[in-house]
Amino acid sequence: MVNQKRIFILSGAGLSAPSGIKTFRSDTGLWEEHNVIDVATPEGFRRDPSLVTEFYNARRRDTLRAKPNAAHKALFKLEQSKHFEVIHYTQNIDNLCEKAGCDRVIHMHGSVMEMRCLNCNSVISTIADTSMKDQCISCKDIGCLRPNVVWFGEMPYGLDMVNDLIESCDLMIVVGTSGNVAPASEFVRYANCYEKHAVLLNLEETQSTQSFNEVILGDCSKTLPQYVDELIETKGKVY
Ligand code: BV8
Repeated sequence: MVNQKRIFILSGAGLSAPSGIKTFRSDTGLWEEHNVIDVATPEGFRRDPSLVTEFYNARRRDTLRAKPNAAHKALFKLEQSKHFEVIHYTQNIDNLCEKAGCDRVIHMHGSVMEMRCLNCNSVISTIADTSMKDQCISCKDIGCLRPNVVWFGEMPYGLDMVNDLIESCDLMIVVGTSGNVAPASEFVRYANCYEKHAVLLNLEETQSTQSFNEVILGDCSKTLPQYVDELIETKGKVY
């Protein structure tokens, strides 16, 4: 549609925290309970595939139980607004945005609701626990399924479009991420280069707070709905 303002959104674990999904780097975060090297690297999977498979089974069970919070619903409302064209890159592997109705979501770190076959590369949706005894429904090989999740040292999905999407956007919204993980943490630098208005909605300051034109601190299940309502009411004239 003509005159729609384009919004590029990046989200992280803080978006799903109000739904009870654990974040990574808080004092009760996932990386406090597990060694990242053991559960979020290809080497860790090769060393102990059953440990990694169970780590993601537990997170899939949490995801299945979780409900979208007001922040996810605000992102759906923004997607539905005729004033905006939204593209949302999430670092999250849960499906709470989709449960809220969103369909403009790129899971750059993959999805806990999918497995990928190491033999034929087929991607298979799953809601059940998986094991190394499972058979690939495509190539029928057994013991070759891994979580379709991007581990450290692996190439995230969708990167080829990011530069153009940020160059052509009118506004960047970053919500619920500590900005610790590249290349997602670099997206705000693209916005700076292209002189795009970048707003961070996060519970606390992060290491890249200085890169943002606007910082709104607080629980995103409260701050994001307010921000989205203001955007829609002003047809995007808040910046
Ligand atoms: C790649 C697996 C290249 C999926 C994840 C040295 C320096 C710099 C970079 C590197 C380096 N050495 C290696 C690298 C690259 C590395 C990296 O960045 N490492 C970091 C840790 C130093 N990156 C990679 O390896 C990436 N790949 O670079 O590939 C390449 C090139 C060619 C060929 C091949 C490869 C891959 C990155 C993806 C790794 N996978 N996880 C999973 O299990 O989930 S990363 C993991 O961190 C999650 O995906 C997570 O999404 C991501 C980012 O964390 P956050 O989402 O920000 O979560 P965090 O807990 O940190 O923060 C939550 C925030 O929310 C907090 O600020 C909190 O205050 C806030 N919050 C909490 N509650 C709320 C809230 N905010 C608002 N409201 C609330 N209610």
